[in-house]
Amino acid sequence: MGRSAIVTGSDPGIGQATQLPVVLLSHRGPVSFGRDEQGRRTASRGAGGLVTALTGLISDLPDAVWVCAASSEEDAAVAADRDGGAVEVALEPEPRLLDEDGAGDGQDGPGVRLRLVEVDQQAHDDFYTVIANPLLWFLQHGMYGLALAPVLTKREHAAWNDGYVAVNRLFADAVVSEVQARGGRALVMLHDYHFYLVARQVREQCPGAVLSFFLHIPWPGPDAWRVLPPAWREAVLNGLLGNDVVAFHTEGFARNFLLTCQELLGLPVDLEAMTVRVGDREVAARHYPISIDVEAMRALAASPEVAEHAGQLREVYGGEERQLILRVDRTDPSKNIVRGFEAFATLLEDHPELVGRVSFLALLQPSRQDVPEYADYLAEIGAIVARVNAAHAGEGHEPIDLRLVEDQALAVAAYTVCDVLMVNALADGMNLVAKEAVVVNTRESVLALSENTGAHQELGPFAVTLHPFDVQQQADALHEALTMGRDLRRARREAAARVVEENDIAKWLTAQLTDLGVTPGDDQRS
Ligand code: ADQ
Repeated sequence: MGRSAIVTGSDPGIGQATQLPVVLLSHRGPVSFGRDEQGRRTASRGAGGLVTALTGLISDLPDAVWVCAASSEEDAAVAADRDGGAVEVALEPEPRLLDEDGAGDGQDGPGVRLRLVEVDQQAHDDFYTVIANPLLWFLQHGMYGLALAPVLTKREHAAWNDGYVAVNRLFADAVVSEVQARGGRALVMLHDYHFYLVARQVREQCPGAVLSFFLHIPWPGPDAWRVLPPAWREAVLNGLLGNDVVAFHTEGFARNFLLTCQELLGLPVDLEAMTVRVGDREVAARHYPISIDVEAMRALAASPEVAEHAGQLREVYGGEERQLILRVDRTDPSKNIVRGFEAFATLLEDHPELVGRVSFLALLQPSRQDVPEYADYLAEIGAIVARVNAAHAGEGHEPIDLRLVEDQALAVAAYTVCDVLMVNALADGMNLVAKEAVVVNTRESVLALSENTGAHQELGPFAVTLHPFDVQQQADALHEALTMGRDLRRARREAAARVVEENDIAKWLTAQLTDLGVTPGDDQRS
């Protein structure tokens, strides 16, 4: 069943008494194109939770378009073939271009209109590898010590102006042209820290649009933002205040946003109503905890590919006397992987009886290696694993099994067989790994979860809480998790799974659309 996009209401704010088309913006899109060895055009599905969630939304909405970056040469070629205009793609059963050879063959699922925006390489590097990751990511995850970093030089100023500001303008132009092609009235859904400046421009050029923004990462309190020069932080805030709704994973992030507007822009805020007044407009700060597609995750867990991986993992780590700690992450410093291994080493030192009985499987996807801090961090991970394994190796046994892979089937298989899932992030907007694991585990595993994740709001009562900076506390908490009685483990895992089942990805989407006045209903396209 699909969704109709009926937006109701009366003023140019949230909700107009009409049906509005949807214009969606995110940096990564649902499909990327390439060429195979024979030179034929190929299409592959975009990865990641954000893309999966938004794919579900857009293929259900009539007259919707997804604006995203052309991330390969072939993406740029596809866009150029249409003079920068939108292309029609099918996502099911396999992604492919629909308008390349005329209409689809009748086998395709619903089409998605995609507008691939080509960005000059230098501008994109400045936008992405100088400003968005690392500067904004580090600032918003509290990763700067401030004594030595960040250092904003001529290079960063140029990257801000010619990269972040220019790229935001380019994407805003694309969004504006899509809104104008729909008569100037549309529901515009903007995503993430790459695009703080877009809404303001779109509002100026398309006053009839309804604008919403969703942030996938934390929003820290006002003082953290003072790391940015006043002109930059004011541009970020004024850009966001071009929206009707600015949304976050947690109420705390939403409150921090309002406090930042109050403190840094001097605007009046209402912490009861969760609004900020900008001239004659109210901007709402809302929170919608993102989640997973529980059915899809369980179907994957039941697949032969996952079963085969699970069998292999059981052969290595199974047995009554053996226990397995698992982590599944990008090699992002915000995930706190190095301290996690230090905590594991402390656990083995404090409890030598566990050596040879407890293993730590780390499935780590190398991430953002074009950012120097990330390359250094991956090297740190390798070094600490070598140290811990050298200190605690037994005959035919290494305590840490580090696998640098991106393999969803293996990750899900590992979720099903582990005894403890470790998530000790310094800061995390939500953390989907925790939600994925609790719905598919079969060994009554314990969730060891950082108090600084958005997921801790929902799953904290059923987890062993980790303090991300306290290695000794993490070691003690891992011990508590490994020695917890079976009944308590089962009760907690089942309760956590129920929370995720009741608050799945569909609820995340529906709550936003309902608040925006977009009512889910029967598919009107048929
Ligand atoms: P991420 O920082 O990427 O997301 P997370 O929410 O944990 O973090 O999602 C990671 C996804 O990648 C999960 O679906 C996980 O299964 C997968 N993954 C990670 N490592 C993998 C590996 N080695 N192999 C296979 N799959 C792997 C950002 C924010 C989060 C927020 C999400 C969604 O930082 O806080 O929860 O967006 O809003």
